[in-house]
Amino acid sequence: MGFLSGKKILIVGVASKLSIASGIAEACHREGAELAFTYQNDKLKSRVEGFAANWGSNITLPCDVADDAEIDSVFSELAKQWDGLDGIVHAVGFAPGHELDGNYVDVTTREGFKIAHDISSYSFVALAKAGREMMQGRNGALLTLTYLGSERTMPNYNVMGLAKASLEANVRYMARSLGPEGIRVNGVSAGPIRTLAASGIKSFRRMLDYNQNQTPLRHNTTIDEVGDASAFLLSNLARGITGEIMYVDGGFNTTAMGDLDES
Ligand code: NAD
Ligand code: 0WE
Repeated sequence: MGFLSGKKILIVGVASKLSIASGIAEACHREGAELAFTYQNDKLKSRVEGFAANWGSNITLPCDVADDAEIDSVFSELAKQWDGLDGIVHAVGFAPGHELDGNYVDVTTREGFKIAHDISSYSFVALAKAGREMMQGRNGALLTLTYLGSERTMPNYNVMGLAKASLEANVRYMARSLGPEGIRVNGVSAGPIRTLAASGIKSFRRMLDYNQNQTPLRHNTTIDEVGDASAFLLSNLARGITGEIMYVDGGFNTTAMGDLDES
């Protein structure tokens, strides 16, 4: 029996088999959870339906997290199929592409800032608001995905760094707000992984090579590693943990200098 058996978990953020959300779905399925999925738009609908079927799920619902009505309807539809909800995975982040290429002060705009914070941070508390009622009395958990660019500067990560800093503060305030109801809220800070969200990024290959050589474990983070840690945080094994950001990055964040022979 897996450590998530009997748990019902909603996963937001599957776009491809490489998605971090797919690694989390795989681990949660393996540990016995029942899963439901959302997809961002019609272009992704049939793909996400296919993935869901592989994880034994026939619940797939549309959800652009910029749209409050779509968020509300996710939970009203889910409530028709499930009598409650034990977990929500938020694996969504977005800033307009031109904000992630070039000198931060030059390329950052009011509109790009607003979009990055709306899609990447506000959407997490928006899902919590809408899902709260279904999660009552079950000791459930919310989980989001963040990146070290929230606390250290990186070339080109730019306004996404600010949005992730906001998201991490969101984790702490949501944990405080929902803790009295038994709902835990945590984040996983993953090392860089080649996903769709990384595919348009200039020099991502070189960043992965650098990261591998400068990381204590000497390999790049995989979606399986993130999936396993995430499944743990969603489970009762993590019942004492809330408001926490857990690093799944091979130890990269703990170093002040990597290996001089490998740079
Ligand atoms: P991905 O492209 O596979 O997933 C991003 C998801 O966000 C997609 O499913 C996309 O549909 C969804 N999305 C974007 N805008 C949306 C909207 N308006 N409404 C609904 N969904 C929307 O990439 P990923 O790397 O798996 O990203 C998942 C999360 O992991 C993001 O929060 C990302 O910042 C974070 N993260 C990624 C890395 C990395 O290196 N890939 C590292 C650390 C954290
Ligand atoms: O959070 C992310 C990716 C976030 C992301 C990526 C895109 C590309 C396509 C957000 N919005 C967009 N918008 C697009 O139009 N990561 C942690 C991966 C990532 O992205 C970077 C990185 C890393 C690592 C961007 C610049 C530098 C490093």
